[in-house]
Amino acid sequence: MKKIVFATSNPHKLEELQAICKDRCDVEFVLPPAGFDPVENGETFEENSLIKAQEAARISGLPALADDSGLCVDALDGAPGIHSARYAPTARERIDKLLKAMEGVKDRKAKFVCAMTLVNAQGDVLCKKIGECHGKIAFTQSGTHGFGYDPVFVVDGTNYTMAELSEEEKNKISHRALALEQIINSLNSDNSTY
Ligand code: ITT
Repeated sequence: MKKIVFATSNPHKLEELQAICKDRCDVEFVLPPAGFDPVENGETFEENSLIKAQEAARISGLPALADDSGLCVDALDGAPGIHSARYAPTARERIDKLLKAMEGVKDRKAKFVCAMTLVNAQGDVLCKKIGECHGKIAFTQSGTHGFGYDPVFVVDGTNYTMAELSEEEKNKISHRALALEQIINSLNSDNSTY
């Protein structure tokens, strides 16, 4: 079985990755060794994803997969975007800040974006993919599943927030699932150079 480091410190991402990959690819995902602390100073999701993957490969000596993701809100010029994790100190405060910024705003269009990058043990890029999930910012929060901004993100084509969907439903339509789907296809392809 292939062993790949999943370059994250976010346990929710790992949980979703494992659920999405279950029975789909012959890979054991392991967490990065202690000391994994990449400097995410890129200007795009793609750049930060590459930084995390290369740092994980460097300190582990193994191939690595990274997920850089976030919420982009049209009316806020794409914010919080790549700063989603640092928009405010706690998850609750991040949601409060977002709802406050959206008070009185009619255009509530938003999207979740996930940039995944797979590198080999030397840090060379093997595959990079983007997944997007479109929706709208709710006026209040609802739902208890998922994490982060899920309780205020109403998924297009439904009347539900991401946090009201079951894990199984989220993992079919999320930005993370859509990016990972393509990575899995690449890992499973005959000519995978990994
Ligand atoms: P790592 O960098 O260690 O992977 P992180 O949480 O800091 O963990 P990011 O820099 O990629 O990761 O920031 C992602 C943030 O975007 C995350 O903390 C959430 O606030 C938000 N986010 C990403 N995916 C999400 C999802 O599926 N549901 C809700 N919020 C999400």
